[in-house]
Amino acid sequence: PFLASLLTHPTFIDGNCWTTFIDDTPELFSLIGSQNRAQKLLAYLGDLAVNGSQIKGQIGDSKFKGDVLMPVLTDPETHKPIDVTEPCKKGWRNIITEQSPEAFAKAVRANKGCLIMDTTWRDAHQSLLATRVRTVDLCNIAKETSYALSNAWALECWGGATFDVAMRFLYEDPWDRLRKMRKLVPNIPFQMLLRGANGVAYSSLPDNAIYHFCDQAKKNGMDIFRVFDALNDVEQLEVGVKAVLKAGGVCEGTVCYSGDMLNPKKKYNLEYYMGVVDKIVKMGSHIVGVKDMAGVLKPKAARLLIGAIREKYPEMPIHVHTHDSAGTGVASMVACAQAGADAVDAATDSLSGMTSQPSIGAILASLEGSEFESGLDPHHVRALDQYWAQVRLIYSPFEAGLTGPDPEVYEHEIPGGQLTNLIFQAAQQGLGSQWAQTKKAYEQANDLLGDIVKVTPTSKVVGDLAQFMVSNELTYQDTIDKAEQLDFPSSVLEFFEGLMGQPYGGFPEPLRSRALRDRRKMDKRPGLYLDPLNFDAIRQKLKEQFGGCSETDVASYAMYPKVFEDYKTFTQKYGDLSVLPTKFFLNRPDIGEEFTVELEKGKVLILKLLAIGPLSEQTGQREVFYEMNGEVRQVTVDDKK
Ligand code: 3PY
Ligand code: ZN
Repeated sequence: PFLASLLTHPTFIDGNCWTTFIDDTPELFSLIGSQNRAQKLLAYLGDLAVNGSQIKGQIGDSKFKGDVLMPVLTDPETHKPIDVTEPCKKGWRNIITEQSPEAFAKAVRANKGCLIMDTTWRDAHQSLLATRVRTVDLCNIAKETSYALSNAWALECWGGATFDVAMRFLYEDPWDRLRKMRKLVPNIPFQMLLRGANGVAYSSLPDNAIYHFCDQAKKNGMDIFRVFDALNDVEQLEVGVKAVLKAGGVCEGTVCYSGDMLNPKKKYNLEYYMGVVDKIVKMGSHIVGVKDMAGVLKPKAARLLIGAIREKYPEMPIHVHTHDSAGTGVASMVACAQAGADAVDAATDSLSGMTSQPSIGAILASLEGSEFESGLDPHHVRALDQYWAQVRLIYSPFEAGLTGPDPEVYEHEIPGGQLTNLIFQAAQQGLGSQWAQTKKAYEQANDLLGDIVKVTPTSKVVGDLAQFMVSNELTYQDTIDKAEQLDFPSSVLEFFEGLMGQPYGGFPEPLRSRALRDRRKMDKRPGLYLDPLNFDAIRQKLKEQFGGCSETDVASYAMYPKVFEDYKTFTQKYGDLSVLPTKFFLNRPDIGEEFTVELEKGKVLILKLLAIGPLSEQTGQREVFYEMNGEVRQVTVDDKK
């Protein structure tokens, strides 16, 4: 085809073919580029046709049939459809970009109602669909969202597990996602979740990795950074806070809520939480975040805690996060609004409830007519939800099969995302009764570790220890008595070493010393022991390995070296699959089913699976035939079954 294009090119036909012709005619190379990309895409589609989806965690095919119907937003005054050709320009982000993070904080304090952060693009799918929602499905609804949620506090759309999962399981560049979303939603602040000194990884990194990461995140479009530490270790938290402030971001220093503040027998009480908040305010955070990752903040405690922060810090915006695991999320968020929170988190209705955030529609209805109305139009919010109700069905292979609220969360305190994950794992292993045991073991493991604050990465430590106890049939006492002989999971050893920071009240003894044996014990924050990253060396290495690298590649590598390398190797083979509609990323098309892929603006492929050939006994391969823009194309695929 290259030769054909060359021979039929008007300049070539005219005979005006001079030596700079090739340089002056870059479209020929763009043609080769897109043919290359098309060939790589066919390699993926061929593999999918022969071997089925290889996406980790996928069970079966999507339940969704047909095409996704796009919602139409109507203007509440004129009742005419809103033109969404261009994104909306009006929103809270303008204050951040035109003025400053401080001006944003001031403006939200001056705002009378309680604002909503929509978590659909991050935590909702992290908590319900194994974080598998892809860039294309976010971007497809982005312009409508820019209008429907123009009065929202923010869209939570990045960070947490999305960074890792994008590369590891979806073969996407998380930075590319951020840039694409930003272009389509210029008006609503973007919020991300940063795990303090762990960045978006699972244990501490050198400080300069966190600074570099925040700087890149800000430059690529992030606005508000919710910074937490999984142990509420303020020294660990401060690394993230300082990095965000240096990058010029809006900093939401966050205290993680665990246990039950109202129960005098529990470890973490109001005084403890206020102590952490005091330090967050002193660090210079613009906002105080309260993060109830398991959904255990009951309405009465919510009122007390938020009321106390509001009274002590009248100028500080307060933003509350929860999960609806026990079914009390709406009641708790309404209590927070009444007690003085400036913003609360909610998810689109069809991706809300249970381990996700409470329903946005339910919160809006609960605040309706009160002084705490959020400024969002419920009709617009429902219109967006029509889209998400369909998209959830596309991701049905990642459903954990949750059936209702789990008030036992008040006992086991498993964070929302992890709860779904553990149920999913138990279901995959067919361990019906073991699930009940795992929940109990989780409670015991938490006690063994000293009743720690549980959220990524410490929740993983508790979960790993719980599964270890179940599979080795260890009781609470056995675990302590036999600790010197036991081969504990690596996350547990890392926690005991101090690689995740210092737990409030110290490490449990004698378990820690027995488990660690002769491994190191850090009694200060890990960043003080870790050598800074050599960014020049990373740039050099990636250039040599992959023929070039961007600064965001460097940041990805700094967070997840192996995951990044695997992702790059995969995309060198199959190209950028983020352009492929999710239905055809996860499921093989029917024979004769036509679909389109926009490789880049204006370069559309029309594809149709024609046939899958017989298995060759000699090679163990099959030929797959696709029609691509009217031409028959063939790919040879290893049959892995
Ligand atoms: C994460 O760290 O990914 C979380 O969502 C914690 O709640
Ligand atoms: Zn959460």
